[in-house]
Amino acid sequence: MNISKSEILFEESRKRIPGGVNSPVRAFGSVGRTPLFIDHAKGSHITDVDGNEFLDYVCSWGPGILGHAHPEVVEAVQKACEKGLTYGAPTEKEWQLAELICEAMPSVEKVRLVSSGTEAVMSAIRAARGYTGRDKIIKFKGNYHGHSDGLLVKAGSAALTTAVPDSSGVPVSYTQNTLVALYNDMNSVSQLMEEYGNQVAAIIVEPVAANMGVVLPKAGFLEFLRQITTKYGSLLIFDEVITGFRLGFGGAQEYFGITPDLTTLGKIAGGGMPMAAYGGRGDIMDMVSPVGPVYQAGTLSGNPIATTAGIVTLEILKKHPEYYGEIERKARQLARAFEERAERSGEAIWVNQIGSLLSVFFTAGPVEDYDSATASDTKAYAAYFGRMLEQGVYVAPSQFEAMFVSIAHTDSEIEETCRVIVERNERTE
Ligand code: KE4
Repeated sequence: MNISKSEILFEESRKRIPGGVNSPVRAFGSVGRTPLFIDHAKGSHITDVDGNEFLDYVCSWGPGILGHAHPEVVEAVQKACEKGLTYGAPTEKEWQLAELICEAMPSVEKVRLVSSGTEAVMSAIRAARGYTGRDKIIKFKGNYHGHSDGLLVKAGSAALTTAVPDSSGVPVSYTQNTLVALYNDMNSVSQLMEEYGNQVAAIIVEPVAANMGVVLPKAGFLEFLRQITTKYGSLLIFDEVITGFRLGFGGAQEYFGITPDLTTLGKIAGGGMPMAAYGGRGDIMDMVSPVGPVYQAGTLSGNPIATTAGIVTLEILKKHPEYYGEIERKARQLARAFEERAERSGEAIWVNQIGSLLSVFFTAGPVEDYDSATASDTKAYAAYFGRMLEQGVYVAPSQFEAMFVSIAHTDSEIEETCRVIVERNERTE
C-alpha cells in the first residue's frame, strides 16, 4: 500500500519536532491516526498534502469564523506586509484594534495586545495579583487557559486526552496558589472562598467551557461567580479566548449579561494571526507597565500584520451581526443530526451546543462538568472521528474539544455533514 505524504512528513518531522507537531492535540494521539499535514485551506475547506479535501469544523480551534483565507483579510494582510512586518514601535493599527475591542466589550476600558492566549491569561492573572496584592487564584477543573505554569493544574484540552492531569516540569511551588473548583458547582467555589476568599486575587473561568468539550454554564453560575468575587474583593476574569467574538460580537459577557473585571481574548480577535489580548477595568489595567508596577512585554505584541488581520476580521463581524444567527442556526442543525443519530442507532450520545459552538459526547449525559465529560467513551469518539474523516469531514481529533461553524459553511455543506453524522458506518456498530 503506498504511503501518504502526511505519513512521510510525520515520520520526518518527529525527528526534529516533539511528536512531529507544534501543539499536542494536532498529533491525533487520542484518535490513533497519523495527523494530516495540511497544504492549504479556503472557505470551509481544508486540503492535506495528499490533495484530500475536507469540510473543516476545527477552524484552527476557533479563529476561522469567517472561513479560511477570507479575501478581504488576505488582501489587507498582503498590503500590510509591503510596509514591513514588524517595527517594535507603536502603530495606529494597535490603537484601532484596541478601540474595536473596547467598543465590542464595554467592560474592557483598556487592553494590552499580546501574541497568544497563554500570554494573555498569564498577564491578566499577574495584573489581578498586582492590583489586589493577593496571590491565590481559583480556576475550574476541565477549564484550559493556556500552558503557563500556574494554570497546568487539572487543565482541560490536550492535557485531558493525554491523561496527564498535571504537567511535569512545573514546580509544586508554582501551583500552590492555584485552587481548583468544579465547573457549575457553586458549593465548591463557596467552600474555597469561605476558606481563602481574602487571599484570592481572581477567579478565572471559561464562561462557556470548550476545553472539556463544550459545557454550558448552568443558570445562575456566572452570576454567582460575579457576586462571590465582588463579595470577597476578588476579581472575575472571563477567559474569552474562544467565546470572544464567537458567541456574538460582544462575546459571552454580552451573551450572558455579566460584567467581568478582566477579559482575555485570542483566536478570532487576531483573525487567525498570532494576536491575543487582555483587558478590563482601567484602574486594573493601569497597573500594567509602563504605567504601573506589573511588568509585561512582548517583541511582536500588536504586530502590524496581526493587527491588520484582527481589525479586518472584527470590522467584517461588526458590519454583519446577522452572521451570528446564521452560524448558530447551522450549529443547531448539526446538534439535531447527532440527536437523530442517537435515536436511530441507540448510541449513548449527548450534545452541547451554544451559538456556533458544539460538542458531541459519547455518553448518555447530561454533560455538565468535568466528571460527566470525562465519562465519555473516547474509543467511540475515535471511531466517529475516523468515519467522519473517511467521509470528508474534519472534526476535532479529540473528544475534549469543540466543533466550530464558520460563515463559509454553506447550507448544502451542513446538510451533507448532517447526512454523514446520521448515517454512521455499520462497521463502527
Ligand atoms: P493559545 O496560547 O493556544 O493561543 O491560547 C490558550 C487558550 C486560552 N484560553 C482558552 C479558553 C483556550 O481555549 C486556549 C487554547 N485553546 C486550544 C484549543 N482547545 C488551542 C489549541 C491547541 O492547544 O493547539
